Amino acid sequence: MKGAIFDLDGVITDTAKFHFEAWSQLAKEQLGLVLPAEFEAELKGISRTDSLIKILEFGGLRDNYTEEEILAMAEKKNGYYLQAIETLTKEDILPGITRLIGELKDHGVKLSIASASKNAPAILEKLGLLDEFDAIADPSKVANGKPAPDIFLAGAKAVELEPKDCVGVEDAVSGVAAIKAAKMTAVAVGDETELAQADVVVPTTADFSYALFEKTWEA
Ligand code: B16
Ligand code: MG
Repeated sequence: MKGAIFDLDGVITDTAKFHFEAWSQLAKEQLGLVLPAEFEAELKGISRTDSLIKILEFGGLRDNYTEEEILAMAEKKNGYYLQAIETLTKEDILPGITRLIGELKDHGVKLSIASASKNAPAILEKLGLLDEFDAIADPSKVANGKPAPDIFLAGAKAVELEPKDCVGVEDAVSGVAAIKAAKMTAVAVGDETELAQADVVVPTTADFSYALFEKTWEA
């Protein structure tokens, strides 16, 4: 294993709740909709515009808005989201992640980010992790979002590695599908049944280690 390509939300920090709160506020104010709790999980790994389209489809409102109006609403949601993540600090790094980063670096493994979030650099900065990563793939430069492999391929390319030499790390079903489509080893955190496509699934980020990544990659 020469590289570890990380998803951000749900792997390094838990921003899903902030995304859900921001979408809920937008849905209530602009669309008169109350989002069911399941949306928090359903929107994981899904791009900003695709998330809004899912919400509009849920409300039967898909055809009521122009592309321009959709972009404006997505921008408004991002404003609410940015306000919410203002308070993030290194205390919000998920358990075991700082240790894992240290272990991987000690073994010379390159670290890259493959997040759907255009806010990834700002979030890493708030967590004090920006300098730990060798590269951050830019989601605005890839053609297809997760489950397509594009962002993970961009993450490997950014550290000049072949996908086969990399482990991808995810918490979302769409993200695990993206890692496997990129022909990388997939390490996932969360529900074993839901994430069955991964090469290994652990219940919490505290279970991640260099040894687990290396063993899974070798298998
Ligand atoms: P933004 P990940 C994803 O992050 C989130 O899980 C998803 O809910 C969000 O819509 C997406 O980023 C885009 O985020 O609006 O900040 O560009 O899991 O791919 O790290
Ligand atoms: Mg995620």
